[in-house]
Amino acid sequence: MHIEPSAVVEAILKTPIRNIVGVPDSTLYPFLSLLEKRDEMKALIATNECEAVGIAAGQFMATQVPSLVYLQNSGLGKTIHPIATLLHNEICALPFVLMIGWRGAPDISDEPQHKIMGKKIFELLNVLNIEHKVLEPNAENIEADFKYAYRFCLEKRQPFALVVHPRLFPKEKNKDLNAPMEGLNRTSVLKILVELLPHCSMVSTTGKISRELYEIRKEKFSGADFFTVGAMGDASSIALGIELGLNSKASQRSKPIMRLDAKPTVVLDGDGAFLMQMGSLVTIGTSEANLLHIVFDNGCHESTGGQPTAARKVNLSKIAEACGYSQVYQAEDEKNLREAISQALKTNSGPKFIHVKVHPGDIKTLGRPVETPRENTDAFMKRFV
Ligand SMILES: Cc1ncc(C[n+]2csc(CCOP(=O)(O)OP(=O)(O)O)c2C)c(N)n1
Repeated sequence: MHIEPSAVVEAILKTPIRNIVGVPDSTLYPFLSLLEKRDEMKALIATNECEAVGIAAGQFMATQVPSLVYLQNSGLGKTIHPIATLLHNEICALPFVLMIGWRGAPDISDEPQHKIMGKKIFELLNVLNIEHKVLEPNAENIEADFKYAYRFCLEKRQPFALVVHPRLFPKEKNKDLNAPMEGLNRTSVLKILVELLPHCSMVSTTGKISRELYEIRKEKFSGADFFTVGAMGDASSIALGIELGLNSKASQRSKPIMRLDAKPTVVLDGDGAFLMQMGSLVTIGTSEANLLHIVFDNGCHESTGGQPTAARKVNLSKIAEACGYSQVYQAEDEKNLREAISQALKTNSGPKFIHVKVHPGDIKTLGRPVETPRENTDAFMKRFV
């Protein structure tokens, strides 16, 4: 049994809650896409869940009304820091209603990265003293649940979590994402990169970029790719770690070798993931790492249904430049992209950045790796042994 997302919107409107902030999740997609069309509520997409909770804290102080913070359970960990050190009712007592997409729920088959959080979500909530309830597919109950959550937050000055099972809403897809469009898309860019960077290790970000890279490579499995299936936003840090690790290994040899001929480690990032952990750019930009950071900018969180990212309003290349990347390129077509890669490969002086504009859209048969994440990791690590 499902519930229409409008029932949840109406339930929220029966409470004074009007400010909504969060990070998208595919479980919540039908609700989020409806929210975009309703101007009675002020909905904001944050770059990460820690930020979303901070915004909710400020909104509560200004309005004395708890905000609604939505997120996927993979992002719950990011809220522990602000909750446990600031918002908790034993510290500043700044409440908010949490709406959590429950990926990895035990009765559904889900991707391996959701296994732990799927099982531990309630333990984590309990550790933080966050009372919670799994929403049931019944409009009247949902209305009562939101009213209860709102009142609880105000009276106890602590958060209340409403958990959304992946089957609560009917399955819905964003059909606009596959509208035919001119120019580069994820598939065409990945094929060019696989062709031009055959000997490079690649670290690809969470979601469809990793899934599609796997799909393209699976015929000739090379072990060249590390798929960052979880830890959204961490792909560039993982690549930095690889480069730093390789350099430290090289310098420990009895006769240190300079990795002058070394190929860069390549990061395949999404704009949403890039924005989620932008602080990493400073660490990378101020390092000497031979890293080629490529951002596939489709202006949205395509993997969770296409909710917009702030990349539509900010200049990612200027950010990389300001953070100290040694070379920065922008590519909007195949010619620019090929030129940018060829320039970037000419020297190995520090981190380089390519901002590629792509339009959304999937290949028709987008599967998921058949190997376990551990098997893929071990195959990738063989490159460095
Ligand atoms: C901490 C965390 N929050 C939210 C998610 C859910 N999530 C998975 S992929 C994704 C969107 C990624 O967007 P982007 O990096 O732009 O790549 P695209 O999907 O557009 O290829 C989101 C929000 C997650 N996996 N982890």
